[in-house]
Amino acid sequence: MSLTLVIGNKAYSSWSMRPWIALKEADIAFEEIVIPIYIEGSSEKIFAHSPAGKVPILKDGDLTIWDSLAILEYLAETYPQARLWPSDKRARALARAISAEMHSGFVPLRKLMTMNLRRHYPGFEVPEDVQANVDRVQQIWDETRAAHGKDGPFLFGHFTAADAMYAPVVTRFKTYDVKLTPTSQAYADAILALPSVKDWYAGAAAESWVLDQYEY
Ligand SMILES: N[C@@H](CCC(=O)N[C@@H](CS)C(=O)NCC(=O)O)C(=O)O
Repeated sequence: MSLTLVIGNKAYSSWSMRPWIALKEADIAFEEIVIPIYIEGSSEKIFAHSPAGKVPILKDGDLTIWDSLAILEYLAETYPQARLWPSDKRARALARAISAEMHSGFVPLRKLMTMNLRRHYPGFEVPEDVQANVDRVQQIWDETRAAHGKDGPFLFGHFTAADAMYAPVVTRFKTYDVKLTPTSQAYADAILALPSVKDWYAGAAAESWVLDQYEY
């Protein structure tokens, strides 16, 4: 089986980060193709890989899978030993619910606190609607850690797809200097200490593309 993951800029592409770190944490070999997004010609390059025209895209031989959550599901099914979902049915249902909530929600947070791994904005003023998103994320982290996180530092103890879904949010909270509860901060620190996350940051630092719309 030969896997290729097509991703956007590591500095900015939060959706791309999710399957990339999941593949790395699960120790699954893959080739990577980086397409710098939102510059001339990038859309055509993405469409050459997927009719949906968005990254990330996973290619497994002649199979193409787009959308970060669909890719994580495919990886979880194809590599059960990676334990990308919790083994307990009820925990797995919760992991899927919070992953889906991330995937389809938190619009104010995603719009205002765009991912930018190369920047830090101390004292960033968080508007009310974004703060409501921040509070909900922390509620998810704190409650999930308390109920399911006994066996390790992640939401369900060991690393799962739910952690992959929330990792870009961790980077946003770091970039925008968001104050967290002790439990949420400890969880954020565990995500930032992951080798895959460190590698992704290093990749972002090495990129030269700058997108003005993602810079304050
Ligand atoms: N819901 C999709 C979102 C994918 C998405 O919006 N990707 C953005 C980059 S983070 C993209 O491809 N933008 C480039 C473009 O629209 O040309 C997923 O989970 O994969």
